[in-house]
Amino acid sequence: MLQSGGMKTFYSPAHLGHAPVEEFEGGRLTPAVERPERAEAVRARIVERGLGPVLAPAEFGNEPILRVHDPELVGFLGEAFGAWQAAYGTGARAALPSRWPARGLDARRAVDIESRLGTFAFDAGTPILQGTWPAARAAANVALSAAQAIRDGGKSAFALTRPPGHHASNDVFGGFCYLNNIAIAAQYLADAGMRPAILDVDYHHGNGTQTIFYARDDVFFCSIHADPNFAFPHFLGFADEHGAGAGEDMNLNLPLPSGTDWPHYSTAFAKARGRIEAFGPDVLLVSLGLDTFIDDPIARFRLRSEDYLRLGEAIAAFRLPTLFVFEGGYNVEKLGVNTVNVLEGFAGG
Ligand code: FKS
Ligand code: ZN
Repeated sequence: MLQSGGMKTFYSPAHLGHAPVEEFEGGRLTPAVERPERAEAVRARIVERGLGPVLAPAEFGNEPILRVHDPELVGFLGEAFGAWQAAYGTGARAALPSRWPARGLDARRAVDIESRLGTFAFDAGTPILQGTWPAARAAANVALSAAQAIRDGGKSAFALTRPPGHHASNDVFGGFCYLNNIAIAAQYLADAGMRPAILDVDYHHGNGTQTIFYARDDVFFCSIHADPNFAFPHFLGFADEHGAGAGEDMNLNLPLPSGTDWPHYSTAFAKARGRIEAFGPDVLLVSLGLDTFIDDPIARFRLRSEDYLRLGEAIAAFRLPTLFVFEGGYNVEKLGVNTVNVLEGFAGG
């Protein structure tokens, strides 16, 4: 059935071309968890529930991407797999970095594919395959199309982005992320004269998004996540990161302990609400990760499927135009229900 009402979802099948097989974790290659089945499960649930139309994105070109990302990163991502194949043959599988310019080494000397991979990546779990760049670009277009729907007066939209984006900064990729979809969307809305607040509810801290807006006063960033003392991305996401310069007090991190359940999570959410409302945004962007789920295979929070209805209602209580951008969540069996519960909780809230 064709549906015109309800929340618009933007989706591109280009993500199917980005199908990682393995990542480097715990000292060995392990099966990839950031798989195409994730987005397909969410799309199937959206259709099953009749949430609203699933729409193809428009093509925005590189310009809005370059408002957020350095041309060096964008250029590298576009040519990396070709360079990898030139080095290791056309049968080469995914490009993964295995050396980094740590302290004492000179990153400016990076010229070959190995040194450049290590210069632009911050982990060894974010493979570049043949279809990775087309998928990453399509995800940016998905986020931009959803942002455009909001700019044009829509009350809400869902960008079903894959690969995810919140770990990618202006010039570094990693954590399954290549381009920062939500940052690109927020910049697009700021450029359209709006005042965006970003709320990141993925289990992992959105270090890339934080970094991009850290010294700015026109976009507020708030993240509720697992304490980086025990969780990825390890090196950012602590409570004392408040923002810098003009962006002082424009960044709020709410790290939470292992085992966090809905009562504790909602207490943190109330703190986020107060600060976001004090900022006075006219649009809310939500980095929607579902890896806070009790049965997520890589995470340690304890939200249950029904809690995501409450989360959606809590987000609706801001009474703001709201753009949801998909991030993590690795229990593929429950990912569709959990994601759409947030969106239905929002729509009913
Ligand atoms: C732990 C594996 C740690 C990296 C985890 C990346 C998480 C990515 C994410 C995103 F939203 F970006 F997808 N590897 N065993 O969920 O934050
Ligand atoms: Zn995550």
